[in-house]
Amino acid sequence: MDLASGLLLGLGGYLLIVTVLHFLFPESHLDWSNINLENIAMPEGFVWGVATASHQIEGDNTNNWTQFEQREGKEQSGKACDHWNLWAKDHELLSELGVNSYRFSIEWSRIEPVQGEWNEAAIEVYSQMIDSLIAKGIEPMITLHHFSHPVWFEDLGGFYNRENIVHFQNYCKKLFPYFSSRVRKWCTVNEPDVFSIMGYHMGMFPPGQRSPIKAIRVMKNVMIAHGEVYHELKQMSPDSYIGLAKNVTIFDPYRRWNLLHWLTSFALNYIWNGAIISALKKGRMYGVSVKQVKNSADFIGLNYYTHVLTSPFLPQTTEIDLPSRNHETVTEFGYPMYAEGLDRASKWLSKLNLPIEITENGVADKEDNLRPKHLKRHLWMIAKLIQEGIDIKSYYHWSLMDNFEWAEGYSMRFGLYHVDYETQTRTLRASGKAYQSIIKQHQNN
Ligand code: GCO
Repeated sequence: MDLASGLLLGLGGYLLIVTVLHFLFPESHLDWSNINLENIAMPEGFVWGVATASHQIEGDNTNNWTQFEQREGKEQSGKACDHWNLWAKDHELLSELGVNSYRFSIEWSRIEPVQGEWNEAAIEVYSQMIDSLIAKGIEPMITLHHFSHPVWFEDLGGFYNRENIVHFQNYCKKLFPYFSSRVRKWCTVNEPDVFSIMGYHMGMFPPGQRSPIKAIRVMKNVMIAHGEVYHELKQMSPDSYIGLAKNVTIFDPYRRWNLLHWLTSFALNYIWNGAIISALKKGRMYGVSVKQVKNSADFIGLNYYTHVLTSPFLPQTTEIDLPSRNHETVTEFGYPMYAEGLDRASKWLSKLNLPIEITENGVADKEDNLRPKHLKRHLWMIAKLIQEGIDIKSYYHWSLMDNFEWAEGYSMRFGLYHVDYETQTRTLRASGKAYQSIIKQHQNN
């Protein structure tokens, strides 16, 4: 064969491969202008919720985050939404919205501020919160670890050291019996992927390190922690419904004719999503055994926000705008609004054969220009998925109110309620009203 025919053959082979990939892994895209978003019909019993996390709303915490905020000179979380003092009023907002479930997290650093010393007064406050929700007909869903933990745990190396997992188990086992007769739904950990990659690879979360190898080790350890805690809590209360919240970010090749972009997307999809599914399904992750993780969930929580278009030159920080398609609207966070991805993420998670709880979905949108549409597109997608037979039980909008958005501080506003941080006034946004009326329509049916 001469050089010219060799090159031609090579090129033909290359084109064939990318064409096959293109059809095997379509990047769905809907024409939203033809879709009636006013027609959202969820089945009876669908759970309507909102979500928050302790460090983002409570204020005056002392944990790995406050330590990091001070050390790195970041925006301080400070009083946040002062929810620790204003929680009873905030529960009224939940009633005003009409939600029948609320996902929130318990701040480990309040429960065990010093290793082995339990703060009964803090446990009592959470207990009152639970009673207040139940009295309002709002079912609590509790997250045990949502990115924040005590400083002493961080100083011991946090989840980087496998021998520290037992401390997390102790905290969970201590807390659980106080609430397990009143609370059925539990998330052990929130987003093992975001937690480890942002903290140990991107350096944007505590402890601010930049090593992909460390990030993978932490993600594996967080999954082991989840597995251990799941089995222990189920033994204590077999009727509890326990899972974890998984952030599914879909990685799509930026240029669909570029094989390198495809390879990057496959690698990232595996590291971020595939490894966690494999841990839950097979008890293996990154080629090692994590046997305690196999079958360690009664449901899978899906936190869905966007897809990321990948190339080998993907930015190593989330502070610059990510690439997007021409037809996509870019949100304030810099990533596109892509409700089609919720369809793909849910179908992909359904391989686990577990009920799916949409534990988070929302958008940063100060002026609330995009949020009403964002909300409706995602709800429309859920209704469609349920009709197609995907077992989605709930939707928890992120978030009830504006709050401390981690590395982005207070600049990103995700709330159905606007928060004035000076006066701690909460104001219902148009998107909040839209959510309220969708919920109401369903209750009247
Ligand atoms: C996360 C968290 C939330 C965020 C939300 C908006 O995904 O980082 O679970 O705490 O605030 O996702 O970015």
